[in-house]
Amino acid sequence: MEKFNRYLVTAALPYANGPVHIGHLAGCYLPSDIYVRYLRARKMDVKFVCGTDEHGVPITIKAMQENVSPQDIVDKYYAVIRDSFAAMGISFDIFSRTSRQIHHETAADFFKVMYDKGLFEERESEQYFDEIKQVFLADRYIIGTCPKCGNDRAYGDQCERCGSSLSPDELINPRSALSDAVPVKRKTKHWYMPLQQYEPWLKQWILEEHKEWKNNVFGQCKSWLDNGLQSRAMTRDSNWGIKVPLPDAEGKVLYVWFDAPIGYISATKELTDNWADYWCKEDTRLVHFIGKDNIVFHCIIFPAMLKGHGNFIVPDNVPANEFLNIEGEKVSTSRNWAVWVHDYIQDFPDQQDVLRYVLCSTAPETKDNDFTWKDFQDRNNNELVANLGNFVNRTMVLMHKLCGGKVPPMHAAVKDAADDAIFAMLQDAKLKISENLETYRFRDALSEVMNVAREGNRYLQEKQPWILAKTPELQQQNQQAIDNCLHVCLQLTANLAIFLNPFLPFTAQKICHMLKVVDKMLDWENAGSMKLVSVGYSLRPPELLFKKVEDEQVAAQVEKLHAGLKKSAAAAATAAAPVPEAKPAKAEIQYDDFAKLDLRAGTITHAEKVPKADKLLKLTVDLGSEQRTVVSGIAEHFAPEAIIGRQVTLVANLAPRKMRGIESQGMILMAEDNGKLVFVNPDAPVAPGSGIS
Ligand code: B3M
Ligand code: ZN
Repeated sequence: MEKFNRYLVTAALPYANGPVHIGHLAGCYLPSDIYVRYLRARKMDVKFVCGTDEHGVPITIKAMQENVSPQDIVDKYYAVIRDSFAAMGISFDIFSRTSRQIHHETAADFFKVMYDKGLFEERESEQYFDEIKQVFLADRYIIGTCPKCGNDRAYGDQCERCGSSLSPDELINPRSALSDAVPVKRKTKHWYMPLQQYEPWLKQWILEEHKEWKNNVFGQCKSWLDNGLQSRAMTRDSNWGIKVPLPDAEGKVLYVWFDAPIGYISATKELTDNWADYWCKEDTRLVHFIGKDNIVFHCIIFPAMLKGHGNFIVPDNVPANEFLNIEGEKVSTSRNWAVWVHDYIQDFPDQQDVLRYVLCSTAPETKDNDFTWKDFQDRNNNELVANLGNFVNRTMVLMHKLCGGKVPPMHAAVKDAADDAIFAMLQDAKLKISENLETYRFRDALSEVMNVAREGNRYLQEKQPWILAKTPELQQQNQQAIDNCLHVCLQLTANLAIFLNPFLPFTAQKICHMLKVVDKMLDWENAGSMKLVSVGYSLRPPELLFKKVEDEQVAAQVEKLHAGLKKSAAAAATAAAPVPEAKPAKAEIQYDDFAKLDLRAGTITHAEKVPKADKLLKLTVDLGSEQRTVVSGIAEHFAPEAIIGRQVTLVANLAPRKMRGIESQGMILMAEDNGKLVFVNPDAPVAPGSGIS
């Protein structure tokens, strides 16, 4: 850590187009929070910044889906996301928004500086344009038939049914999602960053100087660099975003991936007047925590921007996680296959640390990983309850029972090798946990912490103070040994609080409360000490740190996941239900043509199936003055007995026609709705034979 005097830690800015799910937490918010909490415990100068990403197509698409303005969307989800993180103990120093004035200014200035340095190429290209709405269409706004699977609602960038990534040119029958118009190509001008010019520097910086980056990150960077970089447009045609700060740029905004990472800078500015220390001084360690789909933007494009602009440091590391699947399936927000953080908080109040524990111990650090509710239960019950919680609880209960509720002294005379071994174990654990945390191996770090609890249980089991105190006489004889055992266990518990603090901060606080120690005890420098709780000090009664997760809770959560999936499938089916095709218009007729029809109201008095004709019913229709026999092709839609008494409209002057040997003397009118037939009849009962015109 020597090279660096301060830290700036960022976590990817989530799009404000929906709530956050546990995959987000596992991907970058939890690891970054653990890292930062550790740095704070080490008394490092650290700032932890985040906020919502409020521009770009993801926002405008969501607004279109919900039929509200983009502003409504970002206002709504900013609050939801901020509250979810806060409830989970993600301890940002600031959680800002890219819609704030300070960000608009910072991002526009950043662009302007690069522009004035001549770092952009101006280029014309052809883009799809919607002539009805008079706007250029982002790929997502073009809908058509997928050439791979035939899905007729595939997007211009991707088919969500078969997962193929597409370009708008590949779609069959492309249409605008805004107006249904057939999009046309139009010329438009944009500003491009010639990324190839940064290639030599990027190769040196990443491939030579940062071989320590995680394999998944390093590997992706290498493959991008090996394949060669190209110019990329840094502006878009849109009216939602940060206006391009140039005179001839009407209708142009900064590309969301240009503006969003600058959000880290704006948030730091908003947080502190010393922001430049964190962004411009070489002795600052800048670390970006992200998910794997953001690697190229954080390792290639943003660093190139920083380098091009000048006066900024570049990240020292970009620890990106892979993805977390749920119950064996990829998370899909559109299919609602996700465990939402706000739901979890509601269903498991005060159990934030259980989720933090499970997500950290199964974090997708090197490969995609799976979250299952069964595993959640097992880890809670077998590890948190049975190991960690059990050790702390036994220590507290025994201390109250055998040592009068006070921290017992350590008697040198009966101190033994097992006591010393605990001390040595703590020193060792401290080193290992630090080392793992400093190299972004959070799973390994947490498993070292759990080993400390396991060692505690083993020690207690070996000493068996409850046996030493089986009878009052025995207890009196053994009090010194009992004191030593519980003294060691209490110091160990205090150490556990320090080790746990970055991972399970709520639990660390509970332990501090029971031990009646102040927060300062949690400073990392105190770890390994056997003098954390003072002899003779009386402590609070024990409270359980964790409770069992029951089978019913697991079943309810699994059920909830599936119900969510079904609900969203039903919603999608309604949304995708084909709009009835307008029947081709028939040729125009004159009033006289219409007047030729003799339409009359009639009542069905009899109905029966026509033998050997699946579709036909033979009906008797009462027209008041006469009864008509009508053969109608409605047998597949109505049971004969169900339509007796129904009023219908009859074309009474249609020339008679024989069907299956029966003369049909008219035709009844039906409306067809997507294959379903309904009778056309007067809105209120009328006398049979009444004329209709
Ligand atoms: N909003 C993408 C995402 O949420 C994007 C990250 C921006 S980080 C500067 O996956
Ligand atoms: Zn497809």
